[in-house]
Amino acid sequence: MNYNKELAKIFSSMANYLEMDEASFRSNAYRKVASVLEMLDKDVKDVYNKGGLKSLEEIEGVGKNIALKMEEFLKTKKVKDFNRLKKKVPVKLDEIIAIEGMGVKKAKVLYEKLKIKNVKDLEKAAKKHKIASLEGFGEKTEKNILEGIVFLKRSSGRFLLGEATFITKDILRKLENLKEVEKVNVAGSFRRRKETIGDIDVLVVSKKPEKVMDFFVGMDNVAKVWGKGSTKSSIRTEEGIDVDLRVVSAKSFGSALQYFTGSKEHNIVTRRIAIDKGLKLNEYGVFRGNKMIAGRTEEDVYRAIGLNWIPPEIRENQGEVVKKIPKIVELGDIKGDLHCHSDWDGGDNSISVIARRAIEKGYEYIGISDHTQFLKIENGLNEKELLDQKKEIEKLNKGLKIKNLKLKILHGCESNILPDGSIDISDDVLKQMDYVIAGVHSSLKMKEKEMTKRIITAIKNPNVDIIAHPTGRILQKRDEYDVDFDQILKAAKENNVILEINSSPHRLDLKDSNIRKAKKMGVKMIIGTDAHHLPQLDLMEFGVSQARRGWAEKKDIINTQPLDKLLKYFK
Ligand code: DGT
Ligand code: CA
Ligand code: CA
Repeated sequence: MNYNKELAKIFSSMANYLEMDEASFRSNAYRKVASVLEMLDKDVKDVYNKGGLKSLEEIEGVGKNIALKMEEFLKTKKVKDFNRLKKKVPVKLDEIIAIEGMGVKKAKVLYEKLKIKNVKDLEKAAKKHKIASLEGFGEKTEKNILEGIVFLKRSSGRFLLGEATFITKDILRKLENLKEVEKVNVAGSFRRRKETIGDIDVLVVSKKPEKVMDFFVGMDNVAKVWGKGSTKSSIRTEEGIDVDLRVVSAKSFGSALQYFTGSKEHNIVTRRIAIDKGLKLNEYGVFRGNKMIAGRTEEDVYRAIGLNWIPPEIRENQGEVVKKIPKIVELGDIKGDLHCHSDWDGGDNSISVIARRAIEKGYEYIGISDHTQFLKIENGLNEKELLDQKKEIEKLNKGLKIKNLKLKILHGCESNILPDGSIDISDDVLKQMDYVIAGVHSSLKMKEKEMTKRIITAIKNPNVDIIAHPTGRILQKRDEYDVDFDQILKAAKENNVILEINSSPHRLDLKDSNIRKAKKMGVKMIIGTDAHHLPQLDLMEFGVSQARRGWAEKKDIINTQPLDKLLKYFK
């Protein structure tokens, strides 16, 4: 737990409740401490462990009374006075003032005049236009409240890695271009390539932190500044995602990167390993007594505590500090993409345009896998169209050969696994394709037993080579199908069927834990982009980082293999 942050949150909330409860003098004291804690360089827990209550009182704005509350929280993770206060005040203040433009004073009026206790009440009242007529509110405020509620609903959750990527890259680029900045790196869950991101953590080395912070909070996409200090500032972007920026010294950069990359669970074990060796590890460095023995680079930090450098994607306390880490797959290992849609099924690009891009990407092969006939909304191809497409691909391959271009276009399809497990294209046509992908795209709500049987029936089909997005999740929208994944793995193993790691940031299916299971069982996987437009061919990096989170090695992923070897995996 980040005690500084948690305590800051509690104290600032307490300040609001006190203000509502007419105790504004005490309220100011809490507000001040909250902002001090938000920016404090030291960990209050460490401060307390070293010097007890007395040293807490040395923190700016902290008196006896507040120090006691901090102690209570450090010991019990509770502040009883805060809970009492929350019970006493009937309004859910925290949720109401989270809305842009709402403050305690307004919340108080709304409660007194309209008995509004929470955001739900507030939304109802605004929709019925009861707010506009209140003194000090008006039409505009009412409209802003409704907009704020929409924004809050949209932004209160986590962000997809894909959504955070654009914003992160933009911020990193801007910081890199600052002359005061010596080094920039992203840390946190973004660096670990988690599928969803709570907030973006950025580290910078600079000798002029004030300049960097001025620039950071002044960027044109900043919607809100949560706090600004010389070592840490926090903002919310217009897209609604929070970004923490920390400025650290060059000699501590590696340890800060290690610490703020996390995960928290990984940090707890690395710190424990350091302690066992008589060392201390924190965001400032590795120390023996008072002597700093490492900190400049992450490699140094891990080496100092007796470990090899660990790829960020697997820093999740899943055995990475005790097991020998295999060499996990890299983007550069990928030799081709076998999940691409062309204009035959309504994608944007002709097969020849896709092939040209594949050559630019340095691929050895590219597989065209358009939807098949059952999926009418996706212009799924029927059997005749698939055979016509086969002829066109043969022609294109001849053309490539004449021009001495080293790309092979493979002919596949993304067929549908119907509810009874059969495929929507006849065996006779499937047999003539280079490979066949099959996926569930309909009747998603079947019971576990039926769904498992359905997919296993498809796995047993002698023409099916690959199962697309095997568990069907759509991040933040739809759960996985009800399916017994262990049985799917067993069937895949027995029938030499390959499971896809779908690179779409909305899917990332298989998930990391399932990738580990598949690897353990010796089930082969393939990383596909599911591209419907050319730029989506670049989504491969998401599939690869997902595979890395699942500890997959090059040998586990068949599209790292050269063409002749790849073809051997197909039935
Ligand atoms: P997120 O933002 O929820 O997607 O996940 P993270 O991992 O980026 O978490 P965040 O932003 O709260 O903190 C960044 C890193 O800082 C986290 O991965 C590990 C480190 N960290 C934060 N709080 C603590 C803590 O209380 N203890 C330890 N050991 N590390 C922490
Ligand atoms: Ca974060
Ligand atoms: Ca953070």
